Amino acid sequence: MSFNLDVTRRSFLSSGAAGIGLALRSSRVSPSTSYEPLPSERQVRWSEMEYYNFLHFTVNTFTDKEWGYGSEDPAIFNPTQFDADAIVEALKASGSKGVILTCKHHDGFCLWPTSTTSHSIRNSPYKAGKGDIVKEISRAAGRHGLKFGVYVSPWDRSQASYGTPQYLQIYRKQVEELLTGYGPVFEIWHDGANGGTGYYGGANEKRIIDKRHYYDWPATWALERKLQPDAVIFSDVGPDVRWVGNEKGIAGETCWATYTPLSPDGGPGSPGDVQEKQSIVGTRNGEYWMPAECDVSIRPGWFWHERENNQVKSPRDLLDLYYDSVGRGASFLLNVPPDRRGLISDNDRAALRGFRALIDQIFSHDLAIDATVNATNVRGRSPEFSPKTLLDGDRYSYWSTDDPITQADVTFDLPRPTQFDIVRIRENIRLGQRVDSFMVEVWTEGNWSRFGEGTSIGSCRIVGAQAPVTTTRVRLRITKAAVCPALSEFGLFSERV
Ligand code: FUL
Repeated sequence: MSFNLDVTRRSFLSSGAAGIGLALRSSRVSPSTSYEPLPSERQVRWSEMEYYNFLHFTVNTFTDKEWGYGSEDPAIFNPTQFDADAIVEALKASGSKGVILTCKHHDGFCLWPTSTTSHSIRNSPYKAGKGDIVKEISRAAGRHGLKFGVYVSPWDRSQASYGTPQYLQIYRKQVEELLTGYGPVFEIWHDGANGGTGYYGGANEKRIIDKRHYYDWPATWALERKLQPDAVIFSDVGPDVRWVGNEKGIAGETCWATYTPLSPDGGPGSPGDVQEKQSIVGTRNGEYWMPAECDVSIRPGWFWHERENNQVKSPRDLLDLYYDSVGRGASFLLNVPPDRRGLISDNDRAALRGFRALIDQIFSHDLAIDATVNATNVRGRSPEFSPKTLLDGDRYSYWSTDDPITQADVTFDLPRPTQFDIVRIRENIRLGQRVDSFMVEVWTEGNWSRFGEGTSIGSCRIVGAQAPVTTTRVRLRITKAAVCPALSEFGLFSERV
């Protein structure tokens, strides 16, 4: 698989040249040279979203299945109280920044009146065949300030032509309809489950496809770039956002935003054919900037099943998933499946509200905000790179050191004894992922003692302690970095406020 799109890859020459150019241009202290690969602007904007939702909704909701076979009668799709505003409001109440709808799952049933197949909402009783769930959700998202994304399964168990080049024309036409008919899309989601048994227009057989070549992914991605240049494209191999290698919503304790996708045999990776253990941690100094997304469902299944109504994750479970995804530099994609009415069930809505309450309670009070900050080194002694920038709430203003300095400490003197159990750190990702390891220490009984430590930072790293500590001094130690660090934020929080 080749990546001929405008994704950023490593190029030491270009980063070196940029640094020299800046140094010659003015006598002011030059910014830290970027450490490639770097995120694109669309990836930077996506990283800021941190938490957003999936909606798994289709014929499976009515057949009580997780994977539809492709032979369903479209007449079974009949949500009687579907309310896109109510669904989006329930997500918004959880602090969500976006919603990705299963416009087409593996069964091939299209939630919009596509021109490509009769296996669609057009042949369902919903709004007498005049309905369009994609339109309703995308518009409701817009009304409530959430971004909209599309899941469009490459595997299609309804299509007679699945496995032949003809199907690719159908698939790309579906992608085109979704990317041209429904306003701005922030993410295009291609899952890795590809090929197997299915209805296939009545053939009822097993079709195995060559995952590496069949879809000609670069051609589909190029079409998507053309139609929605600001959207990130997700798959097991990006090109913008990678799958985290599990469906539990948990990134590796170490999780690099950089990644070189490889298949289990060591060849190039492709959707459905990657080394999943590598996806969890990424690749230090990997070829591409391709951060991880952690997808998980609020219930055991991806689709709504009545029997799972009492197995909804608790607000505390969701908070732990947030720590294990966003807190490790990845994003948190939480699935909340609408029920047969076309609404979010009460238990799910309560869990979402409870999750939001916990996040607000913990993260709306940064206990480091009034600290006096000192660093063992400040780049060119310039106020622009002062450690005070770590407290200004700006993800891109940053503290940095002189070029040769790759180990340095920042000390935060707090105006009063302060109790906390969470530390949050961010790198200015526009300059790349620079830090290899860090440690956080607290001053207790006349000594520095260890609060926690970690490896990758990236857009966000949350370090928690078993028990809260109370102190007046905290020290962040950068113990290893590839180049001078460029950190943008440092915060202290308490779960007990
Ligand atoms: C997988 C699919 O097979 C599941 O049904 C679900 O949609 C999950 C998010 O992706 O590949």
